[in-house]
Amino acid sequence: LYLEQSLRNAISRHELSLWYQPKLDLSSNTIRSTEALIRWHHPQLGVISPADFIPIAEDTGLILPIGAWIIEDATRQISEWRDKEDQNIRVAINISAHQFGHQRLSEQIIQALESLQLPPRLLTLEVTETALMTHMEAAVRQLQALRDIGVCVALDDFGTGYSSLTYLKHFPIDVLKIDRSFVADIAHDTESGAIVRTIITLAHSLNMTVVAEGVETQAQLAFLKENGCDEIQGYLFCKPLPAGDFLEFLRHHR
Ligand code: G
Ligand code: G
Ligand code: NA
Ligand code: MN
Repeated sequence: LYLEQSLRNAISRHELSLWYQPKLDLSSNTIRSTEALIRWHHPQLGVISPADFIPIAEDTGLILPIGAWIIEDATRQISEWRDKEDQNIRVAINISAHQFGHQRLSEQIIQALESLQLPPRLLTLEVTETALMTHMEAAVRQLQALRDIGVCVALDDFGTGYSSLTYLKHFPIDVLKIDRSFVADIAHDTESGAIVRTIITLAHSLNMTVVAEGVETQAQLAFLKENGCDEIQGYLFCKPLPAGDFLEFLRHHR
């Protein structure tokens, strides 16, 4: 209850921030995109993980104002990197199931892009299979509208949800993100290796690209490269960083 009360004030007290974890494009060895991950800097408790407060935000409905803040702050950041750094960095934000139940999600996103005159392709929405299933009709309708204007959609934690493969055909999706539980074992375990290889083939045959998350070792990276994965994300390459540090990292990588 204490957390819930302080979360209510977190936006107006400027306690929330987005951190950025780069994604490495394996064919060009460049960074073109990044995932925004929320952090809560609590004045007494320090940094609280989204794993601990996003569920509270979802249960209390606070995910709607927090989700709106995420859209606003991520698009502001994309715009700032364009204006000040002359860099078109693609930013992925995570969308919760509850946000799809809310009629204004697609309007909110379109409005944010328009007011900053951003090319919609610079924004990616990361959505889990479970979130898509929770409000399936509303989710598909809103994602379709956003995709029509050029926003990208990534299916997050792929392989861990309940969705059947037949949905892949109907959902408007551009990117599959292989869940880190599969990535963790690929170098040793032949089953995980086979699953990852199959996901990559499946994605490419459906005209989707593939991102592997949670890449922590050179052996995992080698396996993913060899099997045609498009992008990787993980501690091996870079952990999530505050916006300023992310830009520094980008400068040194080039
Ligand atoms: O960044 P970290 O690994 O601590 O995130 C933990 C969990 O919180 C992950 O499941 C991640 O998807 C989720 N998460 C991180 N940032 C956001 C966000 O901005 N919105 C939502 N809905 N979930 C997030
Ligand atoms: O659920 P989602 O995939 O959005 O979770 C993203 C979270 O994963 C981020 O909060 C980030 O801190 C965490 N993460 C990023 N890279 C790695 C990694 O290489 N290993 C592990 N264990 N977690 C990671
Ligand atoms: Na994600
Ligand atoms: Mn994920």
